[in-house]
Amino acid sequence: LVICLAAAAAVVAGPVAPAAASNPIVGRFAADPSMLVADNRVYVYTTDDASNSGTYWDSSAWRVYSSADLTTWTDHGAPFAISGFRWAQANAWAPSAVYRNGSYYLYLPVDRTKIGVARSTSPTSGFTDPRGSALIERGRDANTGEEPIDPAAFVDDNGQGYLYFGGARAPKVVRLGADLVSTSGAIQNLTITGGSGFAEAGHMHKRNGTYYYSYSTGWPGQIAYATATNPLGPFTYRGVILDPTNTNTNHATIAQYNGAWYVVYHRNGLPGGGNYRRSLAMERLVHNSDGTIQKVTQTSV
Ligand code: FUB
Repeated sequence: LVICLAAAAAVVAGPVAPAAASNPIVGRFAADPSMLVADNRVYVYTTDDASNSGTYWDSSAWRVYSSADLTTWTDHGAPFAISGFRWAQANAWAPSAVYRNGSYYLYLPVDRTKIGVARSTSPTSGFTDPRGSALIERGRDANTGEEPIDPAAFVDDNGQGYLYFGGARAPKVVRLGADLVSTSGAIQNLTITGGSGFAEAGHMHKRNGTYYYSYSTGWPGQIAYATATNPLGPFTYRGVILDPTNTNTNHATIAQYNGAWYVVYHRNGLPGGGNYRRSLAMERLVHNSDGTIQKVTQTSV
């Protein structure tokens, strides 16, 4: 990994980026990462795979890690307990984190049918449910799709928030309200033209005015990406960021830190690991001068 990073650094303009740890980046089972850069640190929010049965994705907790140098990671424990949602039962899956105006927001899918939101002034603790009800709920809301999971929150430069979500091959997006704990308007289908199609694990990043929507294509799946000039789409397929890993799911998060771009994803990389006991890997991500993204080489050390 260190060698690959050195090569990538040569083509990335800007401040010298920190080196990254070898993979896996943390020694505890973790999956479905969501990266957030705040206070000169990288936070990675995860499904805590150490809390599941090992025979299904029945995790009962989320967990957050952070690092300033991408080498030494601090385990902050669970930022929020599923019991903090009075209306939720089980399956603490893929979290998504954003920061705006002094507050941190976690978007948390539960029960395979609902997405809740929790808010705090700290990135690692003190999160509470400001609503007392789900933000998105199948059966209550129109057009949630069969599986409203895998939220990916995104706050645009003008402060407008969006929540991308969806599994079971149905990508969705809805505008967030000004408070980021409500929705505004109808849930829309996200249009992606070309490629082999969306499966789950959507993620949004923006670079030079272009909206990049990345997603898993199947089980196992690649992480593909599509671009648009509007956060609501329509999106056009552009290519593959990551090939399937050695687990039957793929889930990635992309962010910029100290002038360089990184992707964090999950794979089977720790002893005793597998499809339900995943671990975190991190690689440099390189955008070409035409805005396309170079496919990432997965490193296991
Ligand atoms: O961790 C449970 C599920 O596995 C996630 O919701 C999917 O993205 C897949 O990674």
